[in-house]
Amino acid sequence: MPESIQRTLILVKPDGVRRALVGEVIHRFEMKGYQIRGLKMMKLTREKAERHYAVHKGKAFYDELIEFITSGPLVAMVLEGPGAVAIARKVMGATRPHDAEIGTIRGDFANQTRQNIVHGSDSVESAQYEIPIYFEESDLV
Ligand SMILES: Nc1nc2c(ncn2[C@@H]2O[C@H](COP(=O)(O)OP(=O)(O)OP(=O)(O)O)[C@@H](O)[C@H]2O)c(=O)[nH]1
Ligand SMILES: [Mg+2]
Repeated sequence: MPESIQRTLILVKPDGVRRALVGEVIHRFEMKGYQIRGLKMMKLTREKAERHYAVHKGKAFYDELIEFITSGPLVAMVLEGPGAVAIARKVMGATRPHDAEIGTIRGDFANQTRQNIVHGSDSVESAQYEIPIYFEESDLV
């Protein structure tokens, strides 16, 4: 059965921008066959960061996460294509550096859990929640 066409939100987090990995990250998703429907560089407001990471509120790493994600410009994009949500997560690699396989973005470029270069929506529902935090419908092509 063919994979369904999905949209997912990908971020190159502030550490990825600082380390000049924007092109590398975009390249990997393009090589995997995904189309970019929206793309922008922005500095996330605290309000938007708290909205995005609301599910993690109360966890030990929450304050640090909000601090980090608002610490500098990030690049947000909406990717579209077959199985985009789960397959983009495979391209990214696991959250923890010990678990991220070499050949994935995190496996190749990250050695700590917090500064892990990239974000990707973890479900179709998360993508539908997250995309409007970053993009107006009219920003998407
Ligand atoms: N310092 C610290 N940061 C964490 C920890 N767990 C998660 N984070 C950070 O919080 C982010 C969100 O956590 P999760 O949603 O569980 O992980 P994820 O889905 O792989 O990452 P995202 O794509 O950014 O949502 C991670 O990407 C890390 O940046 C932790 O135990 N310690
Ligand atoms: Mg997550």
